[in-house]
Amino acid sequence: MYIPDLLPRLLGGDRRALARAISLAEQGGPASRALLAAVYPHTGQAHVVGITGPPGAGKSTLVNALALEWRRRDRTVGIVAVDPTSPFSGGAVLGDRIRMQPLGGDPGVFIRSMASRGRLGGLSRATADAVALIDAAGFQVVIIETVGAGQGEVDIARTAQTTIVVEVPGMGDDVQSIKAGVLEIADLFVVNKADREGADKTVRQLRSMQRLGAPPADGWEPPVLPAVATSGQGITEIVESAGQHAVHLRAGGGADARARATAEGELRAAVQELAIERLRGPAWDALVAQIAARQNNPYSAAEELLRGL
Ligand SMILES: Nc1nc2c(ncn2[C@@H]2O[C@H](COP(=O)(O)OP(=O)(O)OP(=O)(O)O)[C@@H](O)[C@H]2O)c(=O)[nH]1
Ligand SMILES: [Mg+2]
Repeated sequence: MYIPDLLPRLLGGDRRALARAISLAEQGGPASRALLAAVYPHTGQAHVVGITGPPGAGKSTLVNALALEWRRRDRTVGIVAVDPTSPFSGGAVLGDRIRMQPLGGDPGVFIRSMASRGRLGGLSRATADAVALIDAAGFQVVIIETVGAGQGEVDIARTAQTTIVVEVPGMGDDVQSIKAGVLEIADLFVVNKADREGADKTVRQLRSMQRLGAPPADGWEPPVLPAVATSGQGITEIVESAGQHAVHLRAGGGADARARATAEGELRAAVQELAIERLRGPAWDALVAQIAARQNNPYSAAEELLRGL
């Protein structure tokens, strides 16, 4: 599909065009950039919700349940699963497991798993592009699932408007086991697997950690919500709370601050990608060899390359 054909179909919500566009974006390069540039004015409509948390916390189960709840409210939903082991491709399997109707087959749901390897700029860049394309295709809520394992979740939080951090009971007595960075990015905490012992305690611990921290600068106190993703318990509360957060962002000008942070991240990534693409070549290779042999250093080499731009 040639880009001029792809664009109107994508904007019209054609799922095949959307899938194709995301693949194109994953490859990067000039064609990908032309597409994303054309699509950009049509983005910014969706409510982008990030879900992060430790492996096995029930993120995928939760995403499935949340998507079903948003569908019940007549919202169309796009899902980007950044974890390649996510069981989304087989909607039926997941549906059986949680005894709910599967998402697969619903035209109001679009699901995409992101490959972990790929283009320059990495997974967070590719994820942001996929979110933009799904947004432009008219999906009203876009959910990003990512395993909380370092820098990735912080990058994703920059793409998301509302970040949900999932924890599970049994964090132990050591409140330090919750990573500090994760606390800062959360707009909502979900204590999933609340059917397990210790859920109340985990909820209390999270709330007391919040009280220890500085009061939220933007006036939004992240709620701590218990849930059982497998049974659907607590799901309506999460959907409502996420909706309230979106309203809060819009009302308080918080959306502007976030939009700026997201825009800056996007610009940085684009500058990096373009600069490296232009600078690669024989001179680049020669400098790489010099640095490897300790005859040069990355800083002087970078200065030299940029002077040549
Ligand atoms: N008891 C209980 N089990 C749950 C709950 N939610 C999810 N599970 C189970 O926990 C396991 C992991 O669920 P997933 O949804 O795959 O978790 P995940 O966080 O997406 O896992 P990764 O993507 O591999 O990090 C599955 O066996 C689920 O059925 C819950 O609320 N209670
Ligand atoms: Mg998962």
